[in-house]
Amino acid sequence: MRGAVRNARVGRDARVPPHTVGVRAPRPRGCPASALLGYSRPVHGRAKILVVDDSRTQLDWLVEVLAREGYAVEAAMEGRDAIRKVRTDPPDLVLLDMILPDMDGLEVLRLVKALPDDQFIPVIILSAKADLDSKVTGLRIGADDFLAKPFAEAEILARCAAMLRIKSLQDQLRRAQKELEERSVTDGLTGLKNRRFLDERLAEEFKRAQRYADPVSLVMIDLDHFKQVNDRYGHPAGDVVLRGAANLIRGSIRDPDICARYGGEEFAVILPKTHLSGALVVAERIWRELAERAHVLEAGVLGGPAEVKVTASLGIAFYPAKDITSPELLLRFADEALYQAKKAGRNQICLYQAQPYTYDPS
Ligand code: GH3
Ligand code: MG
Ligand code: MG
Repeated sequence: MRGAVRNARVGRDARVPPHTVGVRAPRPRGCPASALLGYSRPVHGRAKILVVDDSRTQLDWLVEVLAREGYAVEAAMEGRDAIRKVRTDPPDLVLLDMILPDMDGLEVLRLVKALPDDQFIPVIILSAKADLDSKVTGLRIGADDFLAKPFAEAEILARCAAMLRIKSLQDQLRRAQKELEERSVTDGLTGLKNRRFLDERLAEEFKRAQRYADPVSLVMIDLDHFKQVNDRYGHPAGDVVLRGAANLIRGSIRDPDICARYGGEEFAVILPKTHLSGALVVAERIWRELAERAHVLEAGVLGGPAEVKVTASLGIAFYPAKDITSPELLLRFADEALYQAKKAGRNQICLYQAQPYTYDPS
């Protein structure tokens, strides 16, 4: 249960405010301070504030003021407890006293700000009015604001609201940035990763394989006579088939394997830590799935209703192998093997070797 105080180490005798989940105590003077300040709370529920203070009286008072305002409040009286709480369930804001029994407040601040997670957790330091040093140092090492004792309720609420507003904007920005990053490496039609992502991962996997003397294999897949599908059923139907083929390929590989749409009707699969024998198994599974499964064109789709089958030609190259000394060469030789498979009549798997040979799994 998330009460006004959760896991608070304020002692059994502490006077915990009676405000509970989702219940907002009415403000005696009408509307809440947040409304006056124009602060809107995160849509995903109440903002959570962690208050860290070793003075029980002060802690209780802060918790009560914030809980009454409608925040979900957590409390800690020690630095270690605060760090643990920030790590396990990050709050939206931390109010941090500089003087704690077990650790220096600045050290706690440093640790909170150094958390590897990329989320922004604002920290307001609580300091005595005269303690200029810790205020300045705190701000220098990453505190976002400070509050000087003695506190005025209205000021605390105003500063918290302002900080949460910044946090909310920052979170929105980070989400948008993540989404953009994800979009830049995703193929819009099939939802697979795109060529850019594949090139980057291939470089990484190749480097790893070289460093740890691990194998890595690459399978290139090109749908056979795909132009005819477009010509016969229309481009939208071709898109349906491409999506279907992508799903079949995705469903034929394991989690550590990486598949991408390399271009038009061409796909690639990186198989980390996989020898030739393993690569052949995967390639054969993909080849079989593609050859056997029909793609259904619904009646509404141009060219439908119909069931379309497409076969594929596959090329495999693997590392370590003679002549393959870079990810570019691994790609080039897998492509060359694919070309051989096409040349030999399509619907087959070709394996790169210094002397290519054709593997017929049928
Ligand atoms: P091959 O067996 O030699 O590979 O023959 P192919 O017809 O598959 O190869 P070709 O390179 O001649 O044609 C590829 C076709 O793939 C032509 C192009 O219109 C189609 N294509 C590429 N991208 C898309 C796409 O996003 N959607 C659709 N519907 N078709 C696409
Ligand atoms: Mg093709
Ligand atoms: Mg092609």
